[in-house]
Amino acid sequence: MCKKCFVTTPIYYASGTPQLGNSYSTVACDVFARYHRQSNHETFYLTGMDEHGQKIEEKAKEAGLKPQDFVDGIAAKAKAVWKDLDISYDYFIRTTDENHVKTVQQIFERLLKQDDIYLGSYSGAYCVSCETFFTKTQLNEDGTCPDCGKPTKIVSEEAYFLRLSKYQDRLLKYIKDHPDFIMPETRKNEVVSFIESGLDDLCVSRTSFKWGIPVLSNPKHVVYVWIDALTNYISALGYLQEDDQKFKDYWLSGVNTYHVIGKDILRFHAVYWPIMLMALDLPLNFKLIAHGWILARDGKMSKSRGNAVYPNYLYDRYGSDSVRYYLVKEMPLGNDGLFSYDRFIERYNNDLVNDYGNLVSRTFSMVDKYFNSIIPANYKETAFDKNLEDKISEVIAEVNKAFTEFRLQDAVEKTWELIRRANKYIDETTPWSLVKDENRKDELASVMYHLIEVIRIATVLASPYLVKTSKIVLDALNVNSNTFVDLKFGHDYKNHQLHKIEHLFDRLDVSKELAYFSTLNETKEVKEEVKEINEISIEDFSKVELKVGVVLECKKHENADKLLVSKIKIGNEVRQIVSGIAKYYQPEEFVGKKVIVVTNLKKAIIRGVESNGMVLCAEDGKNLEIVTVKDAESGASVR
Ligand code: ME8
Repeated sequence: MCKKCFVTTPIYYASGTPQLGNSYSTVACDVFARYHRQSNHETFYLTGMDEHGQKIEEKAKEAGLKPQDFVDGIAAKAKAVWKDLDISYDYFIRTTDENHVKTVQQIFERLLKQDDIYLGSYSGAYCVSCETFFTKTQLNEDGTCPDCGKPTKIVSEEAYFLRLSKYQDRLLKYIKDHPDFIMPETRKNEVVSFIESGLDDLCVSRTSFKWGIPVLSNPKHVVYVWIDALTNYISALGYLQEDDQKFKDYWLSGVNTYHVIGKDILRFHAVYWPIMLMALDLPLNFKLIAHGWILARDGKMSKSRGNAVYPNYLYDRYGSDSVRYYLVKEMPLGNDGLFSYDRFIERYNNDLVNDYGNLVSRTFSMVDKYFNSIIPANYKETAFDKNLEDKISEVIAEVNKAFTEFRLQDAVEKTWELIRRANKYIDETTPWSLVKDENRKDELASVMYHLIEVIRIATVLASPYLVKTSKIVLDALNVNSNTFVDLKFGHDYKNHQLHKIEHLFDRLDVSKELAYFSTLNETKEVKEEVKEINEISIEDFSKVELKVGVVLECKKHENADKLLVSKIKIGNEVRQIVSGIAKYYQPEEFVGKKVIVVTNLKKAIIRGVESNGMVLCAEDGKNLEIVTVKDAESGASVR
């Protein structure tokens, strides 16, 4: 039977390009959406961008852009990343879309009219970075933000409030009556105790900045960014708009709705959002799936912590499937997952090259060699076949269950159990000896048939995350279906011809790849940011002051392996400049070079050392070379 599903990922915050950590929600949700589609469920996958708020207003200002131009640039960039990661969303909502803005404004007015929102005044500790007010007890001991650790500031302003307290008991009852409303269980318990500790009314408007959706009846207020953002789940479906068919089809008709979110935004989705829906008299027909964080070695991966890895570092070099694979494989539901470069290489070599890639290439070459690439239809079972067939049925059932319950890691692990079992089956049946015995040709045929079946089935099971690879393999198998419906052992190949398979995954040389990763230092991250500003005019370029300088002294930075600290003479002036080039130049090699310096760059403190300017270098991803001149004098202008 065809079920309908509505799956959503949090709309990405438009403050910069997506990093690997916040790509997780989108990739995981994509895997989930693809699984449902391939199970013949009519699926609508929503993602988008959350574009308002003080932080974005400030970022745009820093970049010298109007907020709308700033977010337009980020939206283009985010869409490009999602495309590269094979994200199959059905709709991309932006909170600056006119329809969304109107829906938010109407909701606000309606809640105001029915007195669920009221005007009051607010004074409290506010974190600009997280766009959140915190109570005294929530703050860290030193008054900093409990989420990002940055300083908070006391903000006092006239503000509107949403009456959370009015709905507190109803929400608690709802959560208790619907045990699978919040997954996993541990997150549900957190929410219950948060609600039981008493809900204060929520401040839902701001007057201290402008970049938000104005309250229609009092436009000096803009709507709190979370009220604005949460509304996307229904504004994208047309709620309170002329064409609200999707809203009827995907919200009112009670289809399976899943909001996939990270644990850091649980409170917003498990408390504020249901209360908004209750106040609007709309059904709460969704399930919340809260996943953990991708951690770097030094904690949660995030841009503000400076430990972000960008997905393109990986997919540009290893393809999108390997990134998708790593993310689902490394994140257990209910826990955090770790990202490190060496672990990434290990997974790539062990799981994709050794286990899966080898199984496919060995099998294709044996079917080619022994049967001219025709999958044998008639065979005689070997002593090992029944056990393998049982394993196939078990794995299909368990993978389906795991996907349905959003245990994506378990879905991967079960599939790999089958793949490894099939590699073992080759060792058990020893096709290379069967081929030597004319009387055992039928058994050899059976081995080939079984291996091809494992490859077909494991490839379908992995296809929600190995999107490109599965297509290559299923095409080469000459099978054009990746459906989960009725997936079982026993496909009728009818003397079916295999196509030539292209090589799937090349073994990675660990030290070479680690060397590549070590070039992805601060310099590359800055480059990423700069990429977001597309074209500049000649006037913009002429603002950059470039001069020739001679390096007088140079030493290693005391607290950072990648940095050199130099004294550079530019005309009559000597400046201290920190550069991320220690991997390529010894301090003594750098001394005496005539380099090009950006001289009107704002001073910066880099790992505790002042840097006054920047030295230009050329970088191609592997090598880095300082740009030098031969004859020009120190202090000469560069144009
Ligand atoms: O939260 N590991 O947007 P966002 C795993 N705009 N997940 C992570 C992560 C990490 N290191 N870092 C972030 C927002 N995430 C809001 C959503 S929805 C109405 C509004 C997850 O770009 C985070 O938990 O900061 C969230 O699910 C998603 O990335 C987007 O985060």
